[in-house]
Amino acid sequence: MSHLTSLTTAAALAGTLILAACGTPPTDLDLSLQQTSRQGKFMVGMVPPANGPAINQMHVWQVRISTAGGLPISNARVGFDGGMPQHGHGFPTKPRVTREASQGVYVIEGVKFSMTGWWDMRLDIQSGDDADTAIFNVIVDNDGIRR
Ligand SMILES: [Cu+2]
Repeated sequence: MSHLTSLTTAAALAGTLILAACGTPPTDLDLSLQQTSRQGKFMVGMVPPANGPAINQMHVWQVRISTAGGLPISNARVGFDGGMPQHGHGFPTKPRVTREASQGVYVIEGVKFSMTGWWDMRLDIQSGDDADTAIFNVIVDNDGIRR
């Protein structure tokens, strides 16, 4: 083994160890971006940016909210939270729903992933007397989210 090769091997090993220490996402994660909220009150669909997003770059998502029967819901109040479940930290920014772009379509601004790996995105939705939660799992790779 040449000197260079052994250096490369050592670097690769170190990289593997660092990745392992950060935690490998569970293999059975539901990565679906469309789901029924926990108690079945709403249908919720997340729309990621068309490209990427790149790590450490601020970007925008949209979320589509409708009744269980598929009718778009306007004027919902939508709270956002999330982070990396395996690391115990949240987003480096404070993403939030800023406006309703069109009927039942809400804009989430200020999203930024600071690391690769498993992130969750939690939406607390209130519409009239109905309140429910939807949690999405996202795996972020160096070239964007896994689709
Ligand atoms: Cu992390």
